[in-house]
Amino acid sequence: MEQTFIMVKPDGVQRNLVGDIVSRFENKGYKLVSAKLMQVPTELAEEHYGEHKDKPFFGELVNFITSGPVFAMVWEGENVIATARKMMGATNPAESDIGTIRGDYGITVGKNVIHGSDSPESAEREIGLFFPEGGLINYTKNIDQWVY
Ligand code: ABT
Ligand code: MG
Repeated sequence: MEQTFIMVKPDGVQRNLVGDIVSRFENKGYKLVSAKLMQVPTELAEEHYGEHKDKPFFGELVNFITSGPVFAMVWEGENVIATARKMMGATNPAESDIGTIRGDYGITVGKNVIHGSDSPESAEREIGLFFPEGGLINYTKNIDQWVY
C-alpha cells in the first residue's frame, strides 16, 4: 500500500495545529503508521531540501525548519501521496484554496505549516531520511471491534 511522508512544520507545532492536521488525515480514512515529535538537525534539513540548495531562499528555509520541533509522520493508503498534496493545498498559502490545510491556516510561502512528499520517489527518500530506524507499524484497522 502507498505511503507518504507528512510533516507539521515548526510554525504548525507552535500554533497547536498538530491535532487538527492528524484529524484531517484520520477523517479522510488514511492510516497512521509512524509519528514522532523531533528537532530536525541542520544536516537533515539540508539533505531534505537538497533540491533547493541553489535557491536564494535555501538558508532561510533551513533556518525555519530547524527553528523548533516538527511532527513527522508516515501515512498510508490508496493514492495517499497525491491526495495528501491536495489536502495540503498550493505551496503558496496566498494561492491555496480555502478548505485545504495551507488555505485555512497559512499566510506566507516561507511558513506554510505542512510538508508532504511530492512523488513516490520523494516519499521513499523522505521516509528513509526521517525514519532511518524503520519500524513503521504494520496493522489492520477494525472499527467494528470497538463500536457497539
Ligand atoms: P514543501 O512541502 O516544504 O517541500 O513545500 P512544497 O513541496 O509545496 O513546495 P516547494 B517548491 O518544494 O518549496 C519548498 C519550501 O521552500 C519554500 N519556498 C518556496 C520559499 O520560501 N520561497 C519560494 O519562493 C518557494 C518557491 C516553501 C517551502 N517551505 N517551506 N517552509
Ligand atoms: Mg517540496
